Amino acid sequence: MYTQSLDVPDGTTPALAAVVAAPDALQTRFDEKIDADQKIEPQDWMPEAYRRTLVRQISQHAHSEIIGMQPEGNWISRAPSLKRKAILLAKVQDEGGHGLYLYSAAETLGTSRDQLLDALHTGKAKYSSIFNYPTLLWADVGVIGWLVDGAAIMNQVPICRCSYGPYARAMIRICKEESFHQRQGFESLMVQMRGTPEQRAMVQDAVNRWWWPVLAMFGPPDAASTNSAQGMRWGIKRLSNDELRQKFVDATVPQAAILGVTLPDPDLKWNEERQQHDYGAIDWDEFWEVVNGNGPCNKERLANRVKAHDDGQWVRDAAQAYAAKQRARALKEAA
Ligand code: BYC
Repeated sequence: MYTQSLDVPDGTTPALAAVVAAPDALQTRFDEKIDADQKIEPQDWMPEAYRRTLVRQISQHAHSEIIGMQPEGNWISRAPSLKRKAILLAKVQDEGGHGLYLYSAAETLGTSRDQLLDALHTGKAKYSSIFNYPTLLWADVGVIGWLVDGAAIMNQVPICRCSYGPYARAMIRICKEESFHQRQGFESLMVQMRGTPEQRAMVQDAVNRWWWPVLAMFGPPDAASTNSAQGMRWGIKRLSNDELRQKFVDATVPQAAILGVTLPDPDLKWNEERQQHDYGAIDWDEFWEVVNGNGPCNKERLANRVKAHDDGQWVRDAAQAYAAKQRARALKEAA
């Protein structure tokens, strides 16, 4: 566990000396930084609850990226052309990379990679509900790009302004890549919609199955969101779950019209007064079932992850043996 020494080293500035003399001043200084929209960095003092919340959110996000490689990875060997296979390979690799940046960001808060992975592999940590649904058709891959990555961008662009520096910086690159992911999904669906009636029916079927789980991705309604108020106070979350969901619906309806698909919600309509779309009720019982491990693919996703980790043990052993050898050589040369 990370602790911050209160000893006053030589050369301490008067401002820091004042803080050390009065530990409450640490909290005050932290609050002032948050209020002034300044970044908190790993070496800065922070309340334990802020640290825990960040480790929870960043590691959940990392786990989502890593588990999220599976539904699409399932289609790499069956992509319909070399071009689609190359795009899909790149996208799935990007997701692996996002997971790694995010684990690194979480590690700056004093939690080790082993602890983070252990929490995932033992089912203690959450990851996004959306990745517990199956990818039945090739069109599902396009719909994941268009809708799942579209929702991810909506959620993640505001996190580029998160108060915790390493998370905010990781999100800038991640969002650029997510934007490419969303575009490739939309373009793939456009091509399919210009194809045969069977292809159009396949896209519509995929949209029908993914639409509601995607809306649930943003998390429970604001009134039931346990972490939102504090997350927003700390500048970790910038917009609430419902605000993001609404923005996503408003952005997606015109895209669906361009594609020529119907969104499967009879209550979806423009509300002139609100200048936003109304939409139907989300099945929150289904959402909680999925979050609590009982979705269509939860067990399969976790079992695959644990197997991949165990199968990769020899790579970690080899990397450590190589690093030890390099260290020993450097010591010998320095002697
Ligand atoms: N799935 O108080 P709330 C991606 C949990 S990956 C599962 O509103 P918070 C991508 C929540 O954790 C997308 N659990 O929570 C990758 C909390 O439980 P705990 C992942 C969910 O943290 C590959 C409880 O419900 N993106 O982009 O304020 C391919 C109450 O919720 C979900 C991120 O992780 C869910 N959908 O807000 C394509 C972004 N929703 O932890 C795309 C960063 C809620 O108290 N994360 N829960 O036990 C966030 O922005 C926030 O953590 C959330 C939840 C909006 C997800």
